[in-house]
Parts: sequence; structure tokens; C-alpha cells
Amino acid sequence: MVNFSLEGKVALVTGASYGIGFALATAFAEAGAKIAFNDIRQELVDKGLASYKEKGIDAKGYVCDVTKEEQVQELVAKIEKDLGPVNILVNNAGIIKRIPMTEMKAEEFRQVIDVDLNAPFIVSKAVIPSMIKNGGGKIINICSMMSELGRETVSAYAAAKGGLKMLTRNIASEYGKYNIQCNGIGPGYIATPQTAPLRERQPDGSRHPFDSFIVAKTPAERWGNPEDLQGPAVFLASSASDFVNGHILYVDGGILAYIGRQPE
Ligand code: NAP
Ligand code: GCO
Repeated sequence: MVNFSLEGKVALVTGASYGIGFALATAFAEAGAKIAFNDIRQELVDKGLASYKEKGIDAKGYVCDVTKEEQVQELVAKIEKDLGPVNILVNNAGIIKRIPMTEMKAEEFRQVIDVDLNAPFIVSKAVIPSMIKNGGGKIINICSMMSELGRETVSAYAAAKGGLKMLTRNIASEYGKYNIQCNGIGPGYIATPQTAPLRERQPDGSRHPFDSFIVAKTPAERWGNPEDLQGPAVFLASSASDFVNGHILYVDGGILAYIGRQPE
């Protein structure tokens, strides 16, 4: 029988107080996993803990900046002590800065690369040794449409998410022999705080032009919800995907398949 159960597994989802990370961790808990998450500030962790509790999930929350290697090593050690070794890691924490490239400071570019690309390296590096010791594990990197496509103002984000796609393939290549599967999820445009500025109503009450553009560009004719990513994430976290490695699963309502609507 196909096995999607995560019973007895320990899952670490980074930056999972709300948004996509919270939805994925919730689905993992429903499939039987024990949940650990982190965020950068205590208020966010507390907010997350309250939201998990509301769903009846006994999650463990930790303050940790995923760009700081020492903090990450401590986080992984604490989780191991509190829940056991991490079997499933989701590199979800991420930021975006929407600034035209010629106006972007090098420091701003670096910050995005640090959170969206360097941190998945740091956190994966911290859990891989115990995964090897325990006979395997699952790493899921949250990629993006920008792992494949560019657009105005997101040079750093696209560079980071394109890099994350290749980090995914490299982890799969390097550690596949230890029964570690590293795959990516490439969400389409998902309604979360990160994309709220792109959906803001105009002063006259009409839709933001980017909002209308995305709906027209998506064969499903809607934005995605964090819940749309739950099934694919449980699949990639479970033994049902044990021979899937180095793959990016785009969950985008069909955006990447579509040439776009012809002008009226
Ligand atoms: P979000 O609502 O902004 O949530 C991201 C979370 O990561 C926040 O809780 C954030 O905390 C946390 N975080 C940021 N920097 C961190 C750090 N250094 N250490 C620890 N935690 C940190 O974003 P989301 O939309 O749920 O996105 C989650 C992931 O999916 C990101 O990697 C994003 O790039 C990716 N993604 C999103 C979409 C979309 O359409 N929404 C599409 C494709 C991919 P703060 O609140 O303090 O910033
Ligand atoms: C943007 C968006 C995107 C999405 C997502 C798409 O400004 O274009 O924020 O980058 O968040 O990553 O998959």
C-alpha cells in the first residue's frame, strides 16, 4: 500500500509561524509528524505557537535566525533533545525585496541571498549528518516561479531561488546514496503576507494591476492558497516519494505551462 504517513517523524519547518510554512507544518502534523519550527523573533514564535494550539497541534517553537550558522546548530541540537533527530526539513523561511536592480544596494541584494539561499545551505548542512546516521531523510526547499522566470524588481530573489533549485539538485546528487531525498516545491502566486502588496486594492477599489495580471496568467484563474501546497509537501515528506530526488514540483495552477492570454 502507498504510504503517505509521517507517523513518528520529526519535521523542522523554518519560518513557520504563519503563511506557507504554517500550512505545511499543519499538514505534516495531521499526517502524524512531530513539529518543530523557528522564527526570528519571540513575538512571531508566540504567535505561531498560539495558532498551532488552536489547531490542536503540540508544536515546538524556537527563536533562531536561519542565516546564523551557530544559532542553527544550536536549534538542531535543541530539537534533537526535545523531539528526536530531524527526519524532515523544509527550508521555507524567505524574504523578498522588490527594488529595480539599478537602485538596489549591494547590501540589500546580499540580505536576500543570505536568507533565501545561504540559509537553506546552513540548515541542510546541520541536519544531513544525523539523517545519514539514521538511514535517510527528506529535505524540501521552497523554491519559486522565480527559480525559472524573471521579472522587474526581483533580481536578488530570482538569483537566490534559481540558486536554490541547483542547491536542491546538488544535495540530491551528493547525498542520494544515503537515502536522503532533496526536492523543491515551486509555489505559484500564493496569497500570503509576502504577496499582500501585489494584491492591494487601488484607491478606487479596483484590483491591483499585478493581481489582475496574475489571475490572467494562471490557467486556474486564481491565486493559490497555502493549503494548495499541503498535499505536494506531504507527498515529498513521505516514503511515497522515496525514488523522487532532485525534482522541483511546481504547484502553480499551470502558470509555467501557459503561453499567456492573447490581448483582447
Ligand atoms: P512570509 O509570509 O513572508 O513568511 C516567511 C517567514 O519566514 C516569516 O515568518 C519570516 O519572518 C520568516 N523569516 C524571514 N527571515 C527569516 C530568518 N532569517 N530566520 C528565520 N525566519 C525568517 O512568506 P510566505 O509567502 O509564507 O513564503 C514562505 C516561502 O515561500 C518563502 O521562501 C517564499 O520565498 C516562498 N514563496 C512564496 C510564494 C508566495 O506567493 N507567497 C511563492 C513562491 C515561493 P518575518 O515575518 O519576521 O519576516
Ligand atoms: C513577486 C512575488 C513572487 C512570489 C513567488 C512566485 O514579487 O514576483 O513575490 O516572487 O512570491 O515566489 O513563485
